[in-house]
Amino acid sequence: MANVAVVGAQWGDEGKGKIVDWLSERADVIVRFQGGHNAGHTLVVDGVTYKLSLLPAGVVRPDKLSIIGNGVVIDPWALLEEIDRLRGQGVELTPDRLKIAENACLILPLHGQVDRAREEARGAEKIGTTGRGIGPAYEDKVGRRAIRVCDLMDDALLEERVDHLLLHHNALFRGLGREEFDRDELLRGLREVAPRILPFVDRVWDVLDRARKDRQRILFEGAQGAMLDVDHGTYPYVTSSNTVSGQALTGSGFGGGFDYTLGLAKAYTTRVGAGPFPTELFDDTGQQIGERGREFGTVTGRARRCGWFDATLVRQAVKVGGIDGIALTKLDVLDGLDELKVCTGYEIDGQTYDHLPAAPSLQAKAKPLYETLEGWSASTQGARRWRDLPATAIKYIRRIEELIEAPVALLSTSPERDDTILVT
Ligand code: 2SA
Ligand code: MG
Repeated sequence: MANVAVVGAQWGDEGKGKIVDWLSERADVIVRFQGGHNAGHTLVVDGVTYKLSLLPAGVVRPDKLSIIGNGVVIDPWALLEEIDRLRGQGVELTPDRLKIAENACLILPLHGQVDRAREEARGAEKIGTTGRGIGPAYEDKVGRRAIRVCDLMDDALLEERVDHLLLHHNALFRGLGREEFDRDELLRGLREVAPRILPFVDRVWDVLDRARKDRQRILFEGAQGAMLDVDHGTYPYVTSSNTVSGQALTGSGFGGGFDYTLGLAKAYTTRVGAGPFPTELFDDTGQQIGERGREFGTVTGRARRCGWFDATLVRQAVKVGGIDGIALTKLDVLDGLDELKVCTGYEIDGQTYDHLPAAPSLQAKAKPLYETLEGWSASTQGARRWRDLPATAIKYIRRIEELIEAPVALLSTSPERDDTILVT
């Protein structure tokens, strides 16, 4: 397979780290195309654990080219910290192995402050953001006042851009009776990081075009999941980028398209932060799934909300994202449960829905319609062959495939890279 996009089909945290690592071994170029350091995953390669947030998974493999596309919002301080940390672990990160798009927008310290201040102001209505400034940075991007990576190349222009940006933010903060942002401090900070960032900067669209002509295999690494997509997710409880596969092209400038979209889904559902979650469990089963699945966020350490597999939502993600196949993860977390429920639709105000409607008022009232399936008592943890799975586990997977209208192409049965079943 030449070019593959990997995207989340739920609310993020579907276990992309392991699958992306597995696939990146089979790719030449790995590209991030949206999000920022609100993403996070852990890779274990040859017994060494690497924590990645902004850098593509390929960085830990010496012969790969890693690309941060224009669709990513880059906090240069967080990026340099991550680069330094990985270098400390012996990872070689040189400008010929890591390329950053010159037209990517920056996350500045003020974006984090605005993000957190807004969340505080929303109180009980808060989104539950990661507080990393993702939303405010994307707002500045579409507001045409962001500082971009290429602005770091020209000091006079940088000053102009900063003034233009602060015109907006300081007016707002003044209005709220808050202290204004310090122009000189911001400029000083940017001038400090510029010489360390600039060596990595390139025309990513051109690098990717050449890679395509050289028949290199390109892996597009998504972050978060379809239900957090700013257009297609549970708005306003979403992140501020497009997380579906269509974004892989606009977020990198790659004109070639891809051959396969792999969607990631857990064998159950989780969500961090606020917002509708029809199949959420508030009982012992939910707690048990959370504990067994170690459902705590890698970025903020928050406990994730847990619930049954929602086939209705994943089917929607399959359609919107052109998902060709699903990598189903964490099946083993369901080992030992007597019965399992799968959501096949919703009841809202006495009406049946085969999809989650866009209106938040309807989403909030969505009652899941369940189908109950038999569980399995044997362990599936670490299973490496289809025939090692209990018959009822296979039935569960087959039923999921029918309901989501996509095949399960990969099955992951533990965090270990080799505990992955390629379903043929
Ligand atoms: P933000 O900070 O503006 O993006 O927050 C808005 C909402 O998006 C949620 N959010 C996430 N939810 C789950 N996982 C996230 N990142 C993953 C991770 C990365 C992944 O931490 O492992 O799976 O690729 C993530 N990032 C943002 C957040 O909780 C808010 O609900
Ligand atoms: Mg994650």
